Amino acid sequence: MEGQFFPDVPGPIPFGGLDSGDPFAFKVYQPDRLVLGKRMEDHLRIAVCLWHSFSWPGSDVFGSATFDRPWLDPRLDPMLAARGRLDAVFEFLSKLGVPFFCFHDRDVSPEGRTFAETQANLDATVAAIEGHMARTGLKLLWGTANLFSHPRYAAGAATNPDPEVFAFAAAQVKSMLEATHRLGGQNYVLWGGREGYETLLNTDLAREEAQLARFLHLVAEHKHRIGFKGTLLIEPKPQEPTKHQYDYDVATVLGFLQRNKLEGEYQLNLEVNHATLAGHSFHHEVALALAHGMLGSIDANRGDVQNGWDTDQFPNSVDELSLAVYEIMRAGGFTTGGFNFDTKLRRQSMDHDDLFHAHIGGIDTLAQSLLAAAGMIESGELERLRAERYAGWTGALGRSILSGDALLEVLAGRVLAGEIDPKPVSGRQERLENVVNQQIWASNRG
Ligand code: XLS
Ligand code: NI
Ligand code: NI
Repeated sequence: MEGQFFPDVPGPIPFGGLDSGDPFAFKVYQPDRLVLGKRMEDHLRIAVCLWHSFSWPGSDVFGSATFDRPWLDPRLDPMLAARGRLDAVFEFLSKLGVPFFCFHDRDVSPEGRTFAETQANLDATVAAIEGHMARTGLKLLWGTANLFSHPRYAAGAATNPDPEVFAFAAAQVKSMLEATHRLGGQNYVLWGGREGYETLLNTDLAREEAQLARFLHLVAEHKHRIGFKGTLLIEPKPQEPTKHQYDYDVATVLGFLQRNKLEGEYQLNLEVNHATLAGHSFHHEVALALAHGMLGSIDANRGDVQNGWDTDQFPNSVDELSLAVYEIMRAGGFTTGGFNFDTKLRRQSMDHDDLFHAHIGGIDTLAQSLLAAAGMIESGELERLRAERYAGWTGALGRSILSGDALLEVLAGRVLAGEIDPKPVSGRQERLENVVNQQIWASNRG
């Protein structure tokens, strides 16, 4: 693990434009380009994830590692390997030229024989990460704890039938929340790894919900205790690895947070492929979270329409992403969140450079989606037609209904008197879809 891991890429990846034949150049993404008065980099706040991209060897349930990731060799001293991985990670991030990264505790630092040893490993690794961050200027978008890989978590972490597992998970989250705080992380994510069930025959649903709520209260309490100013984020997913995950989708998590008086403490980290696994469009999940002021951050990726699992492919469809980016922009953009590439290479993409091609394509897709969304906002057509559709609610009748002044009796009286006689109007869906396509196509003009 001496020297560079990506020697063929000088970096930082330059902007080449749409006519560029250079595979190592962005076709659309220009960090400093102003879009609606703000730099592209500041709109998109792009992050690379360390798990799929640096801690997964390309194995799947049918086959072993296909990627060359020397730091994953089990014969190496684990802390030496961890340092080698960080060198490759920060070489990659600097050459790619994005501002952020995200990681789980176990992506960067090995578990020891005791928890004390695990903690010491993490402390040493965090110190090394601090050095890399100071040297490169890279920032942590979010940290998280891996509460799903170790066999102790086979039946869940917070929702485990054994309170000792709950306590162990609590220790791990405390440690990783503090590490995230120390590194200036802007968010802390809780994805419900194995918080769910395999069979209802051995599961007490009410008890497990109470446990999960208690866990999340403890995390919020500790966040305030240590003065962490970042946002706590829950990441919904409907299934995989368990048959049914409790944080199923946005609507489910909102209900859970409200029932358990947690809604002021948590926002949501939405992943494209999790939305589609839940039977929603990503646009739906983003719009619903924004409607309730709950959108925190995004895990950008895509699924495969023919597959019912989390394929975590790199996003490549502007049609799919631009509507979600439009919703985020019209709500004012990210605050602490950003677009994290929670994405895996295909198993045959085994060249070191494939990691660059994948991220370059995903970043350009986001940048083009941003341009399309900016066009939709600038034209104002979608907002105008939406406002027109609801205009009646700003008139006298609409206001009297919403204020509670108009009782059923009053409304019925006016209908009976023939004063109120509504006429159906067009929803104009196809016209709206044309507006969207026009802006997507126009955004190609640059
Ligand atoms: C898995 C999740 C995971 C979280 C972080 O499906 O997307 O990668 O983002 O624990
Ligand atoms: Ni994710
Ligand atoms: Ni996922």
